[in-house]
Amino acid sequence: MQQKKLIQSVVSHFVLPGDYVEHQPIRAGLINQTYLVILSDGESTYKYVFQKINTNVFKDPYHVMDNIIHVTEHIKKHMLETDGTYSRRVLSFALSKDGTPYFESPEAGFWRAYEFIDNAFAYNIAPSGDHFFEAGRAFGEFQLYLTDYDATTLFETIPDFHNTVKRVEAFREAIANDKAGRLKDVDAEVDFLLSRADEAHLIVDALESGVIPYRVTHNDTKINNVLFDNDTDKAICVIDLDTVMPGSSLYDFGDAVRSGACAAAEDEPNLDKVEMDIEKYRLFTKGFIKGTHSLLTEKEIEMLPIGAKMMAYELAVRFLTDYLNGDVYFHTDYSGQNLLRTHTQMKLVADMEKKMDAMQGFAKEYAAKYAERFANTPTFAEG
Ligand code: GN1
Ligand code: MG
Repeated sequence: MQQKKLIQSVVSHFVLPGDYVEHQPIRAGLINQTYLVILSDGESTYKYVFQKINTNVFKDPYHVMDNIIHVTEHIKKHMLETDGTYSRRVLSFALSKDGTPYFESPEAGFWRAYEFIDNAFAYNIAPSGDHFFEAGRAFGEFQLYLTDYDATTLFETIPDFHNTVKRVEAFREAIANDKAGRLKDVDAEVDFLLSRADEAHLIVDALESGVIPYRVTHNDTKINNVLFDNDTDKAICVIDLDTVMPGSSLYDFGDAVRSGACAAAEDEPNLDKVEMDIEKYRLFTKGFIKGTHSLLTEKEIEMLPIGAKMMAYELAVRFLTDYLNGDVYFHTDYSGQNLLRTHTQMKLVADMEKKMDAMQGFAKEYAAKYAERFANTPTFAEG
């Protein structure tokens, strides 16, 4: 079906304040397809984001939407209690004419729609340390809002998503199968990643043994998954909630650091440009710990920098696995893109190994500062 007809038909299945006028694709994320749709009721115009869920990745999209609706309602409740409003700070989903928060058909696939948050921007690269501080605060608050949400009631939308040990197993399998015939070109990359395979246990073991707690986490805290207000430059809303499920605070901290403390694109070919900016790291750490209102345990604080390194490592493993499998998971625009992505993440791993001491120092410093600050404040009150 022609794209315009398809989107028009999908839009017609939702309960919305107006009719389809036009749409444009939004280039966001490597998994789902996203469109901005303009509607009109004859007097006013309205903007909605429509997303086609990639059901190869999210095999049970019904449960994905269940999770998202429950979690966004929970966050709205807390925002109403503390601030009296949640406007522009949490996603609001439209219902289909059948009353479900999605529409699906064999021809169109699986779709959802939410209100577009106007006058806000998602950056692929954090323009400044202050923006990254703000991102940290927003991702930290996201965990705070969900501390009293029972993690065991959430569906695991992608099983073992951040189980780095299983990611390494899948990598070894991809090496053994060499499906795309690319193994011969990636000796050095394979050596680099396998030489660190033992570390893949660190977070998995800490969670399983109860050394650090399972929490409700976002699990995909790439810097472009937080919206900034264009006027104030404050982080206002955390988006892309498909992977909200039980996890570790280290994942959310780590994925944001590996994506946001680096001023280069994920597929930057010039590795001289790829490094973890320690000042950005410092500001993010400050924001994240502040945002959580000192919720994190001493052990989590101690392990935050390991989270950052592990998320870069895990993603390098995932990108190279996909490269070896013939680019079947992540969206690619050109051949070799997954290999370039592997390189940037490897460079970040190596760089963080050098900066580990400084990274640990900041986490402890801000944990101490905010522990004092939030010692006597009720959990959700702003300090
Ligand atoms: C994917 O769709 P997007 O871009 O938000 C991926 C993340 C990776 C990221 C790397 C469900 O996220 O895990 O970190 O690409 N999401 C999924 O850019 O696999
Ligand atoms: Mg995503």
